[in-house]
Amino acid sequence: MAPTIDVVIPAFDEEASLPLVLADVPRPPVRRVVVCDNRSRDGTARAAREGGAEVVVEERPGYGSACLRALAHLRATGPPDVVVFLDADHSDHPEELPSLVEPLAAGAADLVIGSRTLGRREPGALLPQARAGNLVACLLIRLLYGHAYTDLGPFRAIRWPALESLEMADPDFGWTAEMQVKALRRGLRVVERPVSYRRRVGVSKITGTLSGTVMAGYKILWTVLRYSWPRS
Ligand SMILES: Nc1nc2c(ncn2[C@@H]2O[C@H](COP(=O)(O)OP(=O)(O)O)[C@@H](O)[C@H]2O)c(=O)[nH]1
Ligand SMILES: [Mg+2]
Repeated sequence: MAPTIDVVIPAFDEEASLPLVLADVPRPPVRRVVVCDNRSRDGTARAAREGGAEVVVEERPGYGSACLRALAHLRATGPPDVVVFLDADHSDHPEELPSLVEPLAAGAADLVIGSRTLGRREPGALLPQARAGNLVACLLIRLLYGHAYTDLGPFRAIRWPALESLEMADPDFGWTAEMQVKALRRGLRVVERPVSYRRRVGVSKITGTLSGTVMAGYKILWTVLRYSWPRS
């Protein structure tokens, strides 16, 4: 039987891009889309509802906090077999979702990372600081965990029981790295699939600002280090 698939989209001030993202989410196979809004100052929540998404609100700011809130919503209302995470800025190509889900549906993997390094990138889509950060983080993961990831991209698919087993906790920038290193620590089957990446609509909240880049870099490296300790 085909797995049920729900999509989680953390969104902050993305009223311009969110309608484009929601229009490109393929339904079916996607059953429902949950947008988690951190009290955006624009019409993000309205755009989400108009695009057919369920909206949940999280008071605590941060990418990870938003994802945790959306997962609590799925847990309470009937979790799917597979969760796909997607950004709200229209950088990812939602129509590529089936290729991410395919290894999970085939029973060949527990977590599928959409790799922008392996896929086609529009010039300028992945900012130099994001590429450098990815490179360093993937190198460190290789040294400490013995696994060669090529990206920490946001577009990814994971089986619900595998996700629950990770006990995700990071409230902000460490979310993607936490999922990837914990998956290795738990012995989950991890694969990558190439995904395309284009320039975002609107303003970047993370790697487009100096403070965001510094905070994200620090948090990602700290996350990779901390879960490499034997009893973490
Ligand atoms: N709910 C929520 N979403 C966020 C927050 N920070 C970033 N996002 C969303 O996370 C995604 C990635 O952020 P983005 O600004 O594109 O960062 P970049 O891709 O690193 O430049 C986008 O969908 C943002 O709207 C936050 O504090 N809360
Ligand atoms: Mg982005």
